Formats: sequence, C-alpha cells, structure tokens
Amino acid sequence: MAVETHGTGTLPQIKGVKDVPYEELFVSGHRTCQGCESALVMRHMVKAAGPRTIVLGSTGCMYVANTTYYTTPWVVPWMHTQLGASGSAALGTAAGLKVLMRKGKIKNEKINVIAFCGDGGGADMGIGAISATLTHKDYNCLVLLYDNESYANTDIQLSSQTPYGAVTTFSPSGTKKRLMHTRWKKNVPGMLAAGHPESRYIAAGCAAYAVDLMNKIRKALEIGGPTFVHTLDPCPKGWDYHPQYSQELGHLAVECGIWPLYEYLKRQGRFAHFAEEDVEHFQTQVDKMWTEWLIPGVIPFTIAAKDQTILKIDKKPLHEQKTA
Ligand SMILES: Cc1ncc(C[n+]2csc(CCOP(=O)(O)OP(=O)(O)O)c2C)c(N)n1
Ligand code: SF4
Ligand SMILES: [Mg+2]
Repeated sequence: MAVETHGTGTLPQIKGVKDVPYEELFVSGHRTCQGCESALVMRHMVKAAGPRTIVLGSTGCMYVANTTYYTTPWVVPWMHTQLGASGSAALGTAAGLKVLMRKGKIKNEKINVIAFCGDGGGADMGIGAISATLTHKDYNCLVLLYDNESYANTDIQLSSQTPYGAVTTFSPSGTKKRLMHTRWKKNVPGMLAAGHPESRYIAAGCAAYAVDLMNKIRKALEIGGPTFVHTLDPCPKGWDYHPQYSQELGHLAVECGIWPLYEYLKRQGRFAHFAEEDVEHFQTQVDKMWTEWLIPGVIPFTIAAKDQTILKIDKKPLHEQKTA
C-alpha cells in the first residue's frame, strides 16, 4: 500500500544479488542459534538501509542474543526498548531527530529510524503503540516485526502468530488432546493496512527472498512517513527442524500459498503430532483464504453486495423470515 513518496533517492531499488551493497552493518559477535532467520532479517534490514540508520529493538531474541555483555554485532547506533514499545520508540526517535534538526543542533540530513519487534512484542503486546505510530504522518520511521511465531527468547511460548495446532511450551500435544492450540494466526499486516490511511507503506517479506526483502525495506524508507514490514522467520529451535533447512522452509512457506502445505508442515517437529485430519483442516483453511477471501491472506470475508451468503443475510421480506 503506497501513496506519495518523500524519498531522497538515496536508496534505489536493488536490481539483483550483484547489486547488493557489500558493507555489513550487522556482523559476527552475536549468539543467535545456527540457522536463525531472524538474525538474517536484521542483517538484510540494516544492509538495505545503510550506515545513516538508527536501530531500536524491543526485548526478545534479537535483543538478548545480540547484546552479550561487552559485544555487539551492530555497526550502526542501536538501542534497546521495552517489549511492547517498538512503536513508541520509533516515533519518539523520529520526532526527536526532527526537532534537533529543526533547532540546528544536528545536521539536517536523512537518518533512517527503524524499530524492530518480535511477534510477541509487536503482534501481541505492542500492537497499540505500532497502530498509534502508523497514524503520525509527519514522522519518518519504519517498524519491522520479525515473526518467528512464538515468544522464542523465553523458551517458545505461544503467541497470536503461532500457527494452528503447533506445539509450543504452552501448547504441548498430549495423549488426550492432540491439538492444544486451535486459533488461526492473526493477520497483522492486513489489520494494519486496513485501518491506517496515514501509513504510506505496509509489506510482508521473508529473508529467504533476500533481494525482495531489502527492496521492501528500501521502499519503506524512501517513501517515508510511518511504515511497517512484517517478516516470516523460520526458527530452528521453536519450529523444531535442522538449522540447515531454514532457507528452504522460508521458500516453501511463500511458495505454498502463505505457509501451510503438507510438506511444509511435516518438515517441522512442532507439527509432528498432526493426524491426517489436522493437515486436511489446515489445507482447507489455506484454500479458503485463496478462494473466498476478498484479498487472499488479508481480508477474511467478501463484500456483502458481492456475496451476501457469506454474511448469512436473509433476503426474504421480514415477515416471511423464520423466527428462531
Ligand atoms: C513486559 C515484559 N513482559 C515479559 C518479558 C519477558 N520476555 C522477554 S523476551 C520475551 C519474548 C518476546 O517474544 P517475541 O517478541 O516474539 O520475540 P522473540 O523472543 O521471539 O524473538 C518475553 C516474554 C519482558 N521482557 N517484558
Ligand atoms: S530461538 Fe529462534 S529466533 Fe531465537 S535465536 Fe534461536 S533461531 Fe533465532
Ligand atoms: Mg517471537
């Protein structure tokens, strides 16, 4: 979703891998797990944004594993913020920079402000602050939600982004109850796109498609204003698979029509307890997204005028309608 651009033209779209900048601004010296796609998102994010960038990060794996005492992988200025505060931190920093530049206290130049959050911090706890930030059209900041589909840092608890049926420490599969978690994943980019006309750009990405992700980051920063990017990040620890398959799972997730294909599910230990009927249910829900939703993956209903049966509207005159 894009409207007008406030771009300076300093971050052009990347044409292909050969065009990707060499400079690394998120380097070694962190302790994320082997195969951690969220760490790759951080690397791509700041590589795309370039050195004139401030990164703010809310509590979670990308804070804790990236700030071991006395070491940091961040080459750019970086600050930790409270778990639910990525939206507030982004807006406050962008507003602070604007004031300092207006008062002539710092050089008037384009400085990118990016605040990241996990799915727990962003889709659950901090959704209010992100929503508020997306209403402030006068400030340039990007909120990036890296979604590893659990509260990973505190040992894989269930979040609103955990997929239907997945095993987490809060939703173990038992002998009496095979599926503990039976809610469908909340669609955050869809929600935010729907109600925030001042937000100039909202996108979803995946580190397995690195150039595409970097271009989305650049587009957001070039368009300016409050923007939002949501990434899906395979997490070997939480999803229970060998780290060598992270990129492959990212590809599968996108290729299979937003994540759930049979093969995609069976590759992860967190779905190992699924019976055939669970896989079928999952597939039916995905098919429904593509065949019945107004916009697949985003708007879970059709417009009443197009198909009134979806809303179960009784078209008979009132006196002829059945009473319960
Ligand atoms: C207000 C608050 N509640 C709980 C915690 C404990 N805590 C620290 S990290 C974390 C998990 C965050 O999950 P997510 O945002 O998805 O990031 P991830 O760890 O998955 O990268 C929790 C619950 C905290 N730091 N602050
Ligand atoms: S638990 Fe998952 S998100 Fe956290 S560092 Fe490990 S792979 Fe990355
Ligand atoms: Mg998480």
